[in-house]
Amino acid sequence: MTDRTDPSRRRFLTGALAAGGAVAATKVAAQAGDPAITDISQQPWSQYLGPGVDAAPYGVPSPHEAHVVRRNVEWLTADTVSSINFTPLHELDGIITPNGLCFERHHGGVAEVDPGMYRLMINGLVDTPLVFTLEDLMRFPRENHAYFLECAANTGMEWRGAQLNGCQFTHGMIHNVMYTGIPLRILLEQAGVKTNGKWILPEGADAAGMTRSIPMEKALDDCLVAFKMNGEALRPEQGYPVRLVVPGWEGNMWVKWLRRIEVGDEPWHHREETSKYTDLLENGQARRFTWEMDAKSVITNPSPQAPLTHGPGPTVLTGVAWSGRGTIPRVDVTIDGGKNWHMARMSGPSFTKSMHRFYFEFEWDGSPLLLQSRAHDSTGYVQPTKDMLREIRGENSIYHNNGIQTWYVNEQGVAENVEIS
Ligand SMILES: Nc1nc2c(c(=O)[nH]1)N[C@H]1C(S)=C(S)[C@@H](COP(=O)(O)O)O[C@H]1N2
Ligand SMILES: [Mo]
Repeated sequence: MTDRTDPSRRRFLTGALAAGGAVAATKVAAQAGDPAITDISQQPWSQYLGPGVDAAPYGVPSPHEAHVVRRNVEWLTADTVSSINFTPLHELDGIITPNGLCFERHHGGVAEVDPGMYRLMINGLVDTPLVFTLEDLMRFPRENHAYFLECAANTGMEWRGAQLNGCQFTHGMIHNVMYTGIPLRILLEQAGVKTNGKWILPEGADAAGMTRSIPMEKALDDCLVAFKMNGEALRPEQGYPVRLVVPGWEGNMWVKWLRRIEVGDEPWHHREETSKYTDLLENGQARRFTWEMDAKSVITNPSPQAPLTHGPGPTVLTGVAWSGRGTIPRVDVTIDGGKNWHMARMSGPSFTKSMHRFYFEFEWDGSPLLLQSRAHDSTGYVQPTKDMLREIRGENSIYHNNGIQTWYVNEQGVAENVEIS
């Protein structure tokens, strides 16, 4: 799907909008005489026997949900092999991303690995180089953790102003999955890391053969060699049969189709950590090794792809927040462009380095809204504005844009990506 938003549509709104005042709570209920209540002839599903249990050995969503799909931005993905698509955040709730909706980022397309031929090698500065089959891996202790994976380029098109019209496109290079995997520490201990082994180089089995340097402290801390996502085998798109999980750190380091881990004494400075995934600053210097993903949040509903379709009255605002440094104890939201901030209601499990869900219920008075959310993480860090980021990093960056997002909602409920200054 194309969603190239003409830059002339970018809007910079100044000044304040009337805030939604306190209105007597409206009742929300269907109207008497509604044929969906009274006319059984319009409800065929209660008049014949439906398909039995054999109809879908592997279940799929209702055909009425066919619009809930990953989408790409055509002008961002010149070809389909080195490609990106985006998670439909505005269609989801809770904190877990369903497997079929996890965004994908491939540098060499999806590798279709035969699990029988799968091998994981650990070599380099170790006492005993080892090679594991999948069956071997199943005999090590495993753990379960929900973690978000965010591509460092998520929101990267927004550095110079409001660009893409929808949170799927501005913020959808993220997914949040419950992984089952073996602590990498356990496998490294089996091989015996030599005292000068200070870095690891995970390598993918895809045509891109992706590699990244990761410091040993992180490898021994919370990295997982994962083989299950949300309870079932990893999807081919997500690295079947085995991927590296690097909690809280940029998605590029989460090597998929993991086939080898080399132990070394210094970083390798390969392509993905030099020409890519460094942040060019105003003065021409680049930030190196920006691994952690800073606290960030976005309102998913309402948003450009999910306008308000009801009139004034009770309105539910919701969104997601996450931090690569811990949990999200608090999210603030504003409906009037920052004149008044309210503490959102957090709901759902609060796991470290995992997505959090927030809600804010209010009475919409039908006047235009300027919606923003601002995450606080468990270290005390507060999500900055985009202008605060630009002051420090200039506008040449692509990666690590965790600035506050604004949606403008007009009287008709139509929402648009804007910036306010
Ligand atoms: N082997 C391999 N691993 C890879 C990639 C790749 O192209 N090949 N892409 C990386 C990038 S840039 C990101 S953002 C994440 C995306 O993970 P996903 O496809 O599960 O969303 O995988 C990372 N791991
Ligand atoms: Mo990425």
